[in-house]
Amino acid sequence: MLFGQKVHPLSFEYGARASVKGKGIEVRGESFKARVGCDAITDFCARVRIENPNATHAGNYSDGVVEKYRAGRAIAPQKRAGGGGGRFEAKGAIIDIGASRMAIEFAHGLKIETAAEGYGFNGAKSIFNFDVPGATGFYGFGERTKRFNKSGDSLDFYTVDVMAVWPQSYWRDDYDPAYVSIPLAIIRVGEQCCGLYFDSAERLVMDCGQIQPGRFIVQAMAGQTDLYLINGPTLRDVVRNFTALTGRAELPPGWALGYHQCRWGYETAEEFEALAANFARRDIPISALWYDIDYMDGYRVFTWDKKDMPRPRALNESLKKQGIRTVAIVDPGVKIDKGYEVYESGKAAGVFCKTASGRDYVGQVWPGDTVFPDFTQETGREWWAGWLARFLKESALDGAWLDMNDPSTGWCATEDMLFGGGTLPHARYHNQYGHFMAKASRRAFEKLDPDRRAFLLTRSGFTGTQRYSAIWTGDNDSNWSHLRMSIPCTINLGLSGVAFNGPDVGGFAGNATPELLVRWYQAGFLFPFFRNHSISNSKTQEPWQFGPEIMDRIRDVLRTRYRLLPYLYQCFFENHLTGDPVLRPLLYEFEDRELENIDDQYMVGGSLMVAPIVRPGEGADFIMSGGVRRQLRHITLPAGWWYDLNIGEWVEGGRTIRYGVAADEAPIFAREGAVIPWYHGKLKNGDTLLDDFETHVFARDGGTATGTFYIEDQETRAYLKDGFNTATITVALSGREASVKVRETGPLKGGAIRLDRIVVYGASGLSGKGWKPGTRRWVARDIPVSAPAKA
Ligand code: MIG
Repeated sequence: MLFGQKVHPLSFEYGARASVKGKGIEVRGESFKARVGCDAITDFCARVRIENPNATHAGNYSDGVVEKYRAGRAIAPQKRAGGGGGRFEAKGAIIDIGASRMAIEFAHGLKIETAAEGYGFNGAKSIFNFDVPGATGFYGFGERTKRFNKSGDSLDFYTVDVMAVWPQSYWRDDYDPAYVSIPLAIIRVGEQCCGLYFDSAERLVMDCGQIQPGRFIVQAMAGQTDLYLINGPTLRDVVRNFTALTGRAELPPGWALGYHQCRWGYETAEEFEALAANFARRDIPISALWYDIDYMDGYRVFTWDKKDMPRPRALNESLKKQGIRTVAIVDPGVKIDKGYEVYESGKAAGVFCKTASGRDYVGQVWPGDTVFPDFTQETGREWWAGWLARFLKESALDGAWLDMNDPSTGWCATEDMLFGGGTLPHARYHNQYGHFMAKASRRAFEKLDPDRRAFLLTRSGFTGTQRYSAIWTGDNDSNWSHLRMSIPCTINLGLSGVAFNGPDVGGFAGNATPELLVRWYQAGFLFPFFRNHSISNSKTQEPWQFGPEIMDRIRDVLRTRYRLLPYLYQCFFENHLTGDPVLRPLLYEFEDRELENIDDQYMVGGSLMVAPIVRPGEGADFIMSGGVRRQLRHITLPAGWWYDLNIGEWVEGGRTIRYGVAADEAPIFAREGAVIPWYHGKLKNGDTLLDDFETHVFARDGGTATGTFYIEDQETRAYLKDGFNTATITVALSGREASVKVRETGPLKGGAIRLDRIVVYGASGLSGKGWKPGTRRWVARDIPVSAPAKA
């Protein structure tokens, strides 16, 4: 089957009779007898399983749902009054099952029904035909190209190495599938949302009205599909519930929130030293340098090329002294090489994937002929974790970068790779290969020091990968459509549970122009993961490569990111606690029909809105204002008031405005009522402390602002055990007075907020000093506005 192809719904057989039998419903078609069961999982989630009698296997091999929610409690169906079929009544939803039809009524009232031919089978394949004429929004689906709202679109769930699969067209913004597979559909009907999570690691396709408008069609190509019904009613509710089900990320180490510099082609220790010196000399903050494959000895995993990298440990330690952490790429492919310890020990332990012939599966990757650890097995994970732990420790590395785990096998058919010693078919774990590699790799960090926070970045992933790793969105291209699509891609991945993600800034393949590079930094400087990365032999794209003017613009936004690190950190904390993504669509904060498709603007947390330039200036409209040439774009301001941090004034929302953006500006707005921590001190790369901040308050005359701060050591995993404090700060403005209240609760001796550092924006008459009109730049060298309010 080619990507994008589906099986015609008329090719499936649908049931003719259904009757309650014990704890399930028996459904009969002409050629099949199937069983439908339902389990209560939580108050907000029920699970329906329609057992395909011809499925390739009975069990569910997905690692998507966290263990405690896998069992569930079987619900006995009630007979239907009208005869035939039955009803399952769970707390979250009532599910009515007929012979070929299914109707779901969520506790919050939203009804989702299938068509008359609603679920059925075609051999090992299963189909769900939902009839959703009122659906206007389709979101989630993991990592995706194109636009935010998938209404009218079709999606394939099969993890691939994009550049290898689409060498001629990866640079377009419409390839599908990508590297990650998360079969979650968030559907918005009227004013309500619900989530349908199809927990299957096998290949699936979802069609959101492309083959038939008003239909949402899901086809599972093999295996059993457990359908988890995730309650809304808001988008936020769905995401919180889905992440409760599939796990939320632990907090990353603070340095991982900083700026990362990478390039395929950095080769020698001298180059890395020079990079660090370049950042220092130019006063550009940087938290990590990355080692791509060139550091290895003949691309052998867990080795260093002793010629170019004679003393990796010393190098990494010296970089760390400058506040720069190091992350090294590790590929799953192990070189077949007699005498190479890693290979020999894996061979001896029998941890490599096999083929049907019983031999080790062999692929072609960077080192040539390679074998692949079976991460799906405990023995494989343990073996890998041991090697990775040793490598991280001996080399004094801070993080691991997991690549080529889609898995990418060169010219060798990936499907021949079997799991479980050759007993389990490829398809069962294909989509989870990267996920299990991440799981195994995370264990390496735990082995080293269970108290230390881990940093991992993976290319491929599956539902729940956020429990183990961050994700970058793979090999993009230095072009405008890839800059444009990076926003919806990061947003949908965030709605699917993986908040910590981002694209290669500046674009990986191809050559960035100075204009594209600057706009990419300005568009992405508050993305959760922020790394400049490029392919070997492309034009170099470090911040200084295009001269001082370009560098200044890049440095401005990078510094602003560091100023806002305490805010980003709070967003990560919220994500850890609730599942709320860091980067959010406007719809997440304002449930407004008008915002359903907006994806060239986004919220960072609940308080900041960014509306970047994502199109080239050439051919665009410009205006002159204040003697400056400004590129025009539309900005939609949701209801309420917004403080324009470039201009320094309040703008009323509930409308779309035309807005002029100078070459050195990144439009950013603070939401009325926001309280935003702003790092106050000297920037110290990855050692920048996150708790030394001013408290920036955005309230209007007579209004209030509230912010929440989570307080713990920001370094260890102690917060998981010993807890953390929560401080709420409330500022009320009235006339010339500001009253400030801080409430801190929790087990720790706290006190992170310093009341002498409260800065109030844009409240007229608060003080003669107030905000400085004409101070146009928050994204800037200067912190504008400083009127310490009377506490
Ligand atoms: O075949 O390690 O997506 O980030 O620079 C390419 C070299 C292998 C693919 C990754 C990219 C990385 C590159 N890798």
